[in-house]
Amino acid sequence: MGITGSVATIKVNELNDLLCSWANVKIIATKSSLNFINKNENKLAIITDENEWNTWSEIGDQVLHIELRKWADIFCIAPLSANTLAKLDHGLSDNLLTCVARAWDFKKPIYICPAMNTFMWNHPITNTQLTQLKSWGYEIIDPIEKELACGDIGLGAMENPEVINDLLKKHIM
Ligand code: PCO
Repeated sequence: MGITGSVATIKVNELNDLLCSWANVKIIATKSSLNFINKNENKLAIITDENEWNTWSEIGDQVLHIELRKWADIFCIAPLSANTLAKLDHGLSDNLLTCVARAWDFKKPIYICPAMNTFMWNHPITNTQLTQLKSWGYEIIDPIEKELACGDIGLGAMENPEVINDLLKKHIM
């Protein structure tokens, strides 16, 4: 799993619990995503950029983003923020999560669950970026209409964890 700086990261414990019933789950967290997580009160196997740098000191040491991309049978970024969506579209690899995505082997499934404000979702660039990602093999789980963090009601909320879990399980099992 990957988590990013979308407020829907507050759902990570719920999604993790569902996934852990059938999968071995590791969570790659971007720096911004950590704002939505209580670090002292969770049972998540969180991996951050620091782990990448702490585990490498010289040639011959393992490279964490490559180990992770080999280890995972499936990668799901839930939620995917507007910012990380733009990074994926441009091939940026400035953190552990985007490095794993950049090194992904599309013979294995890679899912994204975009979550953002309705106006960000409706901005024409969203469709352009998602179309590009789809053409490479990304599977997109569209956001749903709901009350958003800002009080607006509209499209942009992350799909329900049960639905995401079911789709991933079906793909793998
Ligand atoms: C921020 N963006 C959002 C989009 C993501 N929101 C959601 C839901 C939550 C509550 O059910 C926050 C999980 O609305 O996925 O709110 C600016 S408005």
